[in-house]
Amino acid sequence: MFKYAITRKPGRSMVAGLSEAELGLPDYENALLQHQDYVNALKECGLSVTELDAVEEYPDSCFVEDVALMTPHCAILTNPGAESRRGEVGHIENAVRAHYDVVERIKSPGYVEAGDIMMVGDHYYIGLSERTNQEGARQMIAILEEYDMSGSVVEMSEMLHLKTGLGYLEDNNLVACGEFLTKPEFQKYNLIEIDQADSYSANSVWINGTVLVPKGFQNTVKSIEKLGYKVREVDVSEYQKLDGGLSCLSLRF
Ligand code: CIR
Repeated sequence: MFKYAITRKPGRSMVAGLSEAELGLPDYENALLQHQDYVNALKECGLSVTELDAVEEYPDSCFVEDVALMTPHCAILTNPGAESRRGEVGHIENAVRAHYDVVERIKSPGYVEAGDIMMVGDHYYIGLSERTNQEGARQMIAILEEYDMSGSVVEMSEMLHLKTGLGYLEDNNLVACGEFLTKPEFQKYNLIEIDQADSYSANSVWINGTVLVPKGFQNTVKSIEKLGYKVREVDVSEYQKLDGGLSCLSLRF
């Protein structure tokens, strides 16, 4: 079960965020409304949410998931592979330290963005993406092992982050699309296949028995409801324009 979440409001600078989506620029006022509904959804799932102020200097800083990994035993500040995002780590540190006595850190030349990390119990899958490199994954696994957890790397080539195409819903249920459907390491899970056309909804998030699903993907909603979960749809279309999904907008722990 999760108790807490940390989020950060987007700044007006979000229009300058990194994006390959070609969906146009986000509308800031609508992004703020969507963000508030996202925070409400986290609260509905029972989380106590720390809502951080916008940091205009960093256009992608609302995507807090990428800058820290929160485990039950320690927090790990990452070192984003995207140079324009590295400074976001300093801005999240105090909020992380407010919850953790033990805070570790990934150091250059190791790079990790935690959108590339999927937690399954005490094991952490780490995608080797354009943002997370071998050395970053090596450091991350060494830290996890120090605290009696484990990690393994996942080769990937199609998506921005590992969790762009994967969402673990607990109870052995794994939502997946694209290249992840055929990865040997995921065959032991009950794979819920997401069509390419609905791939954005593979980034669905389990929180205390409820699954947050991005709005507009009825097939995904049905498949997840069939497994017995309660579904809460959240409209994050303004963030999709910046390649950001549901999970990216919070740290949950
Ligand atoms: C970026 O490209 O870094 C941001 N525009 C989107 C980050 C999305 N984060 C995530 O998937 N964990």
